[in-house]
Amino acid sequence: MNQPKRYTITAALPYTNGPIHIGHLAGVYVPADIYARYQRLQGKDVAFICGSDEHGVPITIKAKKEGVSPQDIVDKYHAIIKQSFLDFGISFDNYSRTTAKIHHETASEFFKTLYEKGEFIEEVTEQLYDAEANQFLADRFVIGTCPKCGNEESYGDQCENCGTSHNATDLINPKSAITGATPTLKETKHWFLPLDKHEAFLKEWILVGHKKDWKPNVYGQVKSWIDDGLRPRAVTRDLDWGIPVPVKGGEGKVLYVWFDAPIGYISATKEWAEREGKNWEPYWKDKDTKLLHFIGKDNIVFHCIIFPAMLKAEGSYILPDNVPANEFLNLEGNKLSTSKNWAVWLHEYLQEFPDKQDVLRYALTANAPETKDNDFTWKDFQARNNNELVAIFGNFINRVVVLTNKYYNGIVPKPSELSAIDEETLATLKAFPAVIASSIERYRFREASQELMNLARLGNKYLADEEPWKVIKEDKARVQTIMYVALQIASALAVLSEPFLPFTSNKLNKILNVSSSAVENTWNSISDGQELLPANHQIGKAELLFSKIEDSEVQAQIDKLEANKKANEAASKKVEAQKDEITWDDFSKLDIRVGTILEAEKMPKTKKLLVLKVDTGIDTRTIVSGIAESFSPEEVVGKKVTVLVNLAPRALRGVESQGMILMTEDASGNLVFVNPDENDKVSNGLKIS
Ligand code: B3M
Ligand code: ZN
Repeated sequence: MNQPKRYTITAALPYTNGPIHIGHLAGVYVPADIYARYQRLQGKDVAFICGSDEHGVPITIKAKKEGVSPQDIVDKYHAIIKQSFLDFGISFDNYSRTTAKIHHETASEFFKTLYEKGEFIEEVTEQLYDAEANQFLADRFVIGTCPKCGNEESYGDQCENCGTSHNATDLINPKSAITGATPTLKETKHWFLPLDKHEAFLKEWILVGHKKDWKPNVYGQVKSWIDDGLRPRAVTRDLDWGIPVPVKGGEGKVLYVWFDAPIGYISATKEWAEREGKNWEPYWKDKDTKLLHFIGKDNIVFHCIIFPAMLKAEGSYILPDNVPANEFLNLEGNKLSTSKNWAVWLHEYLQEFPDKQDVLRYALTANAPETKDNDFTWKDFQARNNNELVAIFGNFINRVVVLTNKYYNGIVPKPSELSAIDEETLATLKAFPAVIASSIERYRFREASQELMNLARLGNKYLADEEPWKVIKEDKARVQTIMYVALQIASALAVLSEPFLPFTSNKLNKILNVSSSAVENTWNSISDGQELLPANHQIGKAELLFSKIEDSEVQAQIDKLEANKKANEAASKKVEAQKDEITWDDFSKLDIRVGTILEAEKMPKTKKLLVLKVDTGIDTRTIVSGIAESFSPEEVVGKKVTVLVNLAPRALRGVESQGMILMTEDASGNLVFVNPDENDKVSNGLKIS
């Protein structure tokens, strides 16, 4: 096959309704980044494109919940997500966002083109409507039973259990996610993309044309979709957050988020090209461009059927050459879940392992969910670091650099005659670039990462067999050759690790005193057997590339997950039923005041009780409170509290308690004060009513 020179590589646009976690990184962004970096090292013209997906119902739901605007939500998460990508070395050429003006224009134009070409069906249909909320219920505003797998919590547009994408009206027993009401049907007009019309083309293009080169998981899903029969899909919604439908009759309606989001790849390319003074069009319209979409498996239908149908209908675009979708990553045996906080958030990971971006990249690649769902465990993470990165890669580099400094003041020695083992080692080295490249080009990143580690193994074994530290005593010339060969391997590692471990590669280049621009195009010169580090080249001092991760560090992570889980279980505990109604008079009998705890001490021989002196504004009185398991006496002194002051006194362990401090429990069952704002204006004695 002819190798194209231009690559448009897209990575799924993350929804900006939360930060991103290791599942996103493993499934989409690390493989895409490895691929993009690799193609750049091949001297290819690469546009690596991504951005935030800022429309859609989940964002409006989140905004409603938090009492802020959707724009506030997307601004917040766009910034967090963008930073996470930067921190992990995901080398996008452009990271845009779908609220950008250029995107609104591009998506609008795209819609208009299809509209004018008569590529849509316009239809008045009955859609689910929440009369209480006065709103049509699209997509995630509806929850009900999936007609395919029976999952009772399927969303209107897609079932997260079986991955099926459907229309909200297909759900059995639909409920409004806003009010919980059972929706009614109400007429509304929408535009539909008749997927059935594109069926023949899709069959030919994918089922025939890509049977061999698409991943079996992707091909299989697409085939089952097509075999089920394609139907028209609505591409507009009755919503007020999104891109306005730009044609007559579209007032008050917006483009379906899955219509505008993939166009985001195009807008982001335009934005980048404008910035770089390039022409964007060849990246999307030239037949010599290879277009690739890196995504997770839940996005397959949108990238393999719907978006290609849109591109085809528009007429001037190329189609993806491949859609290397991954399966899902689990975490410690459970499904990753944002709502249950069962996740490793990237921004939190970095706080705890600030210089270990590459370690996570490596652990996720070595264990990537390429052909089936896979599990991330902290133990595996630790093992990948300690047994591979530290013990093999780092150890080899450290030995080479330390010995070169020790024997030759860091100057690459001149080799003498090569032994058979040297020849063989160099020949093996020469084969690595092609082996790793072939794995990457077939989207087998796990395999590729293991080959990279094998190269470090080769170096380690070579040193262990040749034992320069022993030979130095009797044959100095021989050691020059050994170190020369070892340095060539070290240098090859700096180049070949770049796509996988960009931070490490960079550091290693500094240690070897090689400019990183020299790395470009060296990939293939390794295969040609070119000398990478010539004799007399001065290298730098040794520096550790990786450091050991202790048991206690991973245990802390596991504990944190468990604690999150407990907190969640507590939070999802059923809310107690409401007590019997009381009258206004009943309520007015309660005298609740603001107070301050002045003194506190433990009640002797009890676990739970603190004896408090509380300034109630009326007086200073003694209150015995059962909070000693949650608070130490020192912690509560000075606290503003809410006190029920006219509760009949009662004796606890011989101490008379004259009132009650109001408390509640947090999600994990810890006590918390129901306290007025810690504010000087709220003075003691004020009544709470
Ligand atoms: N935002 C879905 C997701 O994050 C979606 C991808 C869009 S790619 C055009 O799963
Ligand atoms: Zn389902």
